[in-house]
Amino acid sequence: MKRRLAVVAAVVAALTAAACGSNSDNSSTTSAGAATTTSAAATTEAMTSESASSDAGSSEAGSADASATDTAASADAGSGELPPINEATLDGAVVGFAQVGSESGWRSANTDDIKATAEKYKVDLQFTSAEGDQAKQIASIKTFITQGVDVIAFSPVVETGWDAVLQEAKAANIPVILTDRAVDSDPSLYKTFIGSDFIKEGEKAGTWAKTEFADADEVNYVVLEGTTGSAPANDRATGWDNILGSESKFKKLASQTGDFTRDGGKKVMEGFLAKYPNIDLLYAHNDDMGLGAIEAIEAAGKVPGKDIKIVTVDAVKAGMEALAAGKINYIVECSPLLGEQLFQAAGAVLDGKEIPARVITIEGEFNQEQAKEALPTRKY
Ligand code: GYE
Repeated sequence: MKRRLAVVAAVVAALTAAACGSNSDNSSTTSAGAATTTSAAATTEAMTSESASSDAGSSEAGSADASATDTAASADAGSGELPPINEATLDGAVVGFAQVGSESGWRSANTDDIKATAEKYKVDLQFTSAEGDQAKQIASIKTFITQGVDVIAFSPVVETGWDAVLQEAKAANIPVILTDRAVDSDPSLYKTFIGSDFIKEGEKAGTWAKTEFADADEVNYVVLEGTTGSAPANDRATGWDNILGSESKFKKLASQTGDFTRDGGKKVMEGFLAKYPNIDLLYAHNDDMGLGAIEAIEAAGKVPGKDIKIVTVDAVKAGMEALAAGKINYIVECSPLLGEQLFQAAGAVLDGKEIPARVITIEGEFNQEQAKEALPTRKY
């Protein structure tokens, strides 16, 4: 075991967290340089000062972001970025990681990346999977606390219900890093939250739909939601509604959870198709549910991408293939490659360094042509 957490680190990080306010709805102001080199959009922003919440107005209308296909990582040093990796600190450090489960292609890519990055830096990774069950995830975190690991990291299944276990970790002086999904707990209970801006993702999807259907008089749409209570399901719904909630011609026929799985997406879409003969548009909170829905749409004798247009979030390989094949119309990227940033943050915390309380992964968007271009070099 390798406990290097200095009291000063806890104080500094708590102050940073306090200065930044709440965790999930702040947009950052400072470019923090890149940590991942394999992501389509590898740069990150780190929040260093209080800033306004999600800027709906700045979403680009229907245009795919050029950075989506830009594989170069910008390593420019802005203030507030994660400090560079300290390999000596990470070598042998014990990091407990409590994963959500294995619900989607995104999750598999995320797990693979975290494991591979841990290996690269010789981190002693204690990996558990909660199979989508918050109680299991809490039990894992408690075990990590008992073991006295150096750092605990996890991707919370849902947003609420974490206060008690986070307080336990704090009392045991074990720093906690959140990756991928946010919690509603006080930011002083964890060091940083590394992941996407899910509200912005929903806004990008909504903006695409608004442009795509600019000439239509009425758009009847259905939504396949992610896991109920999870940050990406909550925020992707909010972002979408930010753009389309006041557009009266967009009529939400139905919205139901497919739990981020292909099977869930297929089953729920079958129900939607049986009930509503007039669906123009599907918004699926991830690719896997969109892919399941495609099977249901084809089985119902309709043409996905034409009779029913589809917009999803993630941009995993199978999703990008369906996009290139014309079955999905648009994908908003959400990068699962968070391993580099996670261990960068873990090393920095163990070194007693200040880290930003929020690290936002910058991501792109893809239309069908851009998917064809990006696929050959796509890493996941
Ligand atoms: O979009 C979905 C996965 O939390 C960002 O979880 C992640 C989401 C991702 O199951 O595919």
